[in-house]
Amino acid sequence: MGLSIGVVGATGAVGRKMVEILKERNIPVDSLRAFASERSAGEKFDFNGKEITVELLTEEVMKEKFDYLLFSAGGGVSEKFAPIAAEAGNIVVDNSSQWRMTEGIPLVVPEVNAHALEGYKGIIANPNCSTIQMMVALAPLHKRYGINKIVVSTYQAVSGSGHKAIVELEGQMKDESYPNKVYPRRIAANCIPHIDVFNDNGFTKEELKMVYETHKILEDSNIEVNATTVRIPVFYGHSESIYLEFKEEPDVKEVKEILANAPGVVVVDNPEQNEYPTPLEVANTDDTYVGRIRKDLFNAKALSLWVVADNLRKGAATNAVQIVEAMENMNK
Ligand code: A2P
Ligand code: 11C
Repeated sequence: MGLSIGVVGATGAVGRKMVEILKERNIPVDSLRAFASERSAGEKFDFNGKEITVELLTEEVMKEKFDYLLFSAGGGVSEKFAPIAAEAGNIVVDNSSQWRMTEGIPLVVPEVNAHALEGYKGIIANPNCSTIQMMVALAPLHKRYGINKIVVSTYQAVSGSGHKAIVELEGQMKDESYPNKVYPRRIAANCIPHIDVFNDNGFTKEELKMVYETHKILEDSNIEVNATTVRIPVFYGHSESIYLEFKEEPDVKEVKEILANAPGVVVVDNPEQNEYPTPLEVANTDDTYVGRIRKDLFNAKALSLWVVADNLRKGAATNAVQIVEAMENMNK
């Protein structure tokens, strides 16, 4: 028998990808239900030849029986509705930041810490997109050399802010007077060193997510993480410039081998041929791409690399669907 799956926020940038990826990865779905607000309830779309009508999200419907509910409708919706669904016995994979740091709630990148799902039922948190791709690339290196410190700067696509931000960048690329509503500045032909709200310590919430989610996923809160997160005028695909200090001296050739053999990683690193990953090429794929791997000039235990992944896919929807796959494999 197939699975009954509900997607909450099914009309959003990530929700639509979730539906697409359930199809693509041939998840055996018997019944798919889609939920959103009154703004789009009643809309219809095709799923494997069946017409699906978007339903209004209510407390009552979350108490019905699903095998999995995939949430991507913002933190407020997850705060209110995910516990109702979980109390009714449903497994919730939540893409918002609402439950990530709650003790007892697994925060999972399947390539890295699927073991956190063993015997678990309830709310499972999907990490932030910038954290997910960093974890896929760094976990195998942490295992081998032990990471002491990460300094990361991100170059994040507008799709990370949802559908309305894609519309804003499209509008501003065509029309200089198109107003900025989603971002505090014009995003076209610009870059904005500000993602999510500022904290009293000068870091943004997006930057602090990269710190504390890393600690939880790698189960190591001694790693020093310093992040600067920046929005750039790219539609799909987050990029990250990462500097790492290890406990043991890394060997670049071995680093490349470790990454080439790591699940979910593709190494694209031939600078002499101008080969390195860029978001335009990586968009619409599910892997995490690593290039520009090089030793630091001054510290033998440090190296730099460049990591790119599709933020809506591996950074959100694909990771959520992989959590479903991992749970199903454990139940076999
Ligand atoms: P809707 O289409 O009805 O607004 P994005 O991140 O691309 O902006 O998408 C957000 C998703 O979350 C959309 O599917 C949106 O539905 C959904 N959503 C937002 N607020 C609510 C809410 N209060 N109840 C249910 N769905 C919501
Ligand atoms: C962005 N990383 O690109 C954000 C989007 O905590 O899940 C995802 C926010 C989150 O703006």
